[in-house]
Amino acid sequence: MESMLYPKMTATRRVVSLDGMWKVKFDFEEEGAAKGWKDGLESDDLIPVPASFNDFYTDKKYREFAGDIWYETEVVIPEEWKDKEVALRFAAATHRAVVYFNGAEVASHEGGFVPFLADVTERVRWNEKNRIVVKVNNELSKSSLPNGSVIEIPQPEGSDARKVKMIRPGFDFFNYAGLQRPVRLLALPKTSIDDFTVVHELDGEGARVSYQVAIRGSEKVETKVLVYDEAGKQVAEANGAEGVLSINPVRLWNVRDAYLYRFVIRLEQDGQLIDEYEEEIGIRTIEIKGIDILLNGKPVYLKGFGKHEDSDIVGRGYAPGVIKRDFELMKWIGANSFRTSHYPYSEEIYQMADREGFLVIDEVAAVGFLHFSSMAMFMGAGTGIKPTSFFEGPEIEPLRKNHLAAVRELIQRDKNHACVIAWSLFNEPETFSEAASRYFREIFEAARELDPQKRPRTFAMEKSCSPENVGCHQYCDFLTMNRYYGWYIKGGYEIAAAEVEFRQEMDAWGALTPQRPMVFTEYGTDTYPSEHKLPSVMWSQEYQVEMLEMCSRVFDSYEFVKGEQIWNFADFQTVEGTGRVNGNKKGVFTRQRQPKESAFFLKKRWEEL
Ligand code: CKX
Repeated sequence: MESMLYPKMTATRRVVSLDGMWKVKFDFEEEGAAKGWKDGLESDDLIPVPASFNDFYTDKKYREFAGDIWYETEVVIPEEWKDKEVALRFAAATHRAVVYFNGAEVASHEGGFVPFLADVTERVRWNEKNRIVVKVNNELSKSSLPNGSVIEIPQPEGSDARKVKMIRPGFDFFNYAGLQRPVRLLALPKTSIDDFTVVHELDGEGARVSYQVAIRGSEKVETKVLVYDEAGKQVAEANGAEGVLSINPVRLWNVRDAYLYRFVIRLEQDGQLIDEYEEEIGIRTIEIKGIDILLNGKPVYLKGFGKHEDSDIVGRGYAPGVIKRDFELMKWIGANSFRTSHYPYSEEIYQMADREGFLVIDEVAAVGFLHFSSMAMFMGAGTGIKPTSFFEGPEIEPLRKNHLAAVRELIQRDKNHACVIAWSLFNEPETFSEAASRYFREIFEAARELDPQKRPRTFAMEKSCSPENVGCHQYCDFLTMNRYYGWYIKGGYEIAAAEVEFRQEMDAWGALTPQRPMVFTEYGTDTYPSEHKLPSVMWSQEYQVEMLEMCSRVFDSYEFVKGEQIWNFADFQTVEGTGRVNGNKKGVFTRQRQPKESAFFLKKRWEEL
């Protein structure tokens, strides 16, 4: 069972939430497998699901834990589901998991940010308690997405700690993990709708929507697709597992002016309903033409943020209250877009973006694909210091496989969302070696082939990816730039020199032919919310505004700049270190979602743009 459809109750489908307090046990001694923890955990420790496990405890050995975290819960499954397929659905288990049901392994999954199913139909004990045990592993390696490593910390003599592992992320956000998104129990008909795909085409006042329904199961069924507008009026209907729906006149989905049609898919047998599923879908087109990003044939300019799923206590855990607050703040400030830096976000965020008319650059968790021979990773990345080659060596083959799977799963999950206007296939990778170029070509081609809507593709480029370096940026349909002029490059009193260098780089990009649209997916300054200083210094709120004024001047001078997404929406947790004061402070909002001075600057600029 591989369906990625979002779990929904319909006339034929049942969904039960398994969220709540689960038993948990951290495998400090790496003994869980040998001691048969899959059959049940001896533990009194309870933990909420969904959530990251890291920030609940008061002892560092939990927050920084590297290894297997075992979760357990029980569920009674009713006998009336006997004629159904029964599955567990994990919206995400970070970064990999093995699922045991009544002691038997029923699924495993690599990659911590997309859903997977465990088919348990054959193992259900009807009307009895069924035990679910999940072994989640949070370690990073040279072949994992995101990329990183695990080191062993030597312990002083006499210490009773036998072996302490520590995670070294190859990226600048905390490696939150666990069962971070909802877990659900599903009961589906034996013959069911496995997938649904739409592709839109504008046709005068109307639209043509080509659709495909994938069916699972052996029974012969007739397929019907019905489309309803927001008032509940039926506006189109088609028969067959694939076809074209004509909606005329059509109300298009637009930026900050969303309109969603309800697509109902029905499988029938002699007039009897076998399965039913529905999705709310916005109809729109997206394409790149010359230096423009065209939504429904009209140019758009992206205003918004690079974000994180990150908040107090639950870490990267699904937090609907935080999602709501973030959208309210983005609307208040006049934003219209964001990038899901640096991994696929919770499905509910895309549903909200569809509803609110936000444009999303959807990023796969390919981050940390860059090595520096010296300096901290992010310091090097900002300054243009040449990284060492990354795409060579024995780990690349498994990495490539994981990356291709991650792109496939991301597109499979998000392909029908109107809000998703582009795929970001890497963040700040190495781009200068020949091996990089070969690797990029394959990933970019895969994305093109897998996406029915053929959305534009890009990757977020750090400074070492320059106009002179044509190793990889030629694969992009539009360019997305992470640039830190005025921060990592010539910050503070040198900001005037930063502007000069920034303009030189922009002139060089402008001289490239053919030109493509360029969107800034990162620019920013760490800003400590308590710091005010006149005249400004780096880290003060005044300086963040000064840097924004400088960047805005540059953006406004180049016609091919088609968007600005500041880094970051809110302050977020990272690993500790000399360059980070309990996290990255480049937020326009604090981690508690209150505005810094820069928020008022951006509100004014974006409302006027
Ligand atoms: N870009 C020059 C990736 C983000 C980091 C950001 C930063 C870097 C900058 C690279 O994940 O947080 O250093 O603030």
